[in-house]
Amino acid sequence: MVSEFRKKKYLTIFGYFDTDSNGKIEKKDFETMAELVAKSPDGTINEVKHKEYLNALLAIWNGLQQADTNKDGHVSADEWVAQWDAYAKNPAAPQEWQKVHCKFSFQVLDTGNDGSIDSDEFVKAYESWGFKKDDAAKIFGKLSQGKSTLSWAEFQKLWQEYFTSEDANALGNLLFSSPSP
Ligand SMILES: [Ca+2]
Ligand SMILES: [Ca+2]
Ligand SMILES: [Ca+2]
Repeated sequence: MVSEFRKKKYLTIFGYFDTDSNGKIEKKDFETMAELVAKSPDGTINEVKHKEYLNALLAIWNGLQQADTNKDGHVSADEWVAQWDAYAKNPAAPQEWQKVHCKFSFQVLDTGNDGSIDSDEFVKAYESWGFKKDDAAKIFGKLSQGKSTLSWAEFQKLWQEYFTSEDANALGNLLFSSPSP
């Protein structure tokens, strides 16, 4: 049984992917998501990044096909939660699409593409997702434990913590938190 605590975290991510909020994730949600994350604050789409993000997102979508256990062509919240609960039971063996999700989440933040996330990259991205600048900076300070950058190895650990930890104080919980009003 998945705990309410973890379930809530999985549903937060589900909500990000369900771009049209119709309660199911489908291919078109992933296409919309690629545009959203490749869009600059001025509304222009970075074509190189768009292609890179779309590739990653469609790889996630393809991998998710086996999550569609009732074969109705979309992934429901319950089907989604079941996938992550299975991962939490065996974190050493993520599915391929879950690894792509981890890498994609990193790529979206490492906009300068130098292999680590710095405060500036992090804050800009979180601001574009509706976080206040100060809140985003605070979250980065906690996640990086006061360091100026977050490496890929550190990010992977936080990502795993987000999906597996039952500890309300685990740092990884902050990775995909929602903006405070
Ligand atoms: Ca949807
Ligand atoms: Ca389904
Ligand atoms: Ca970087």
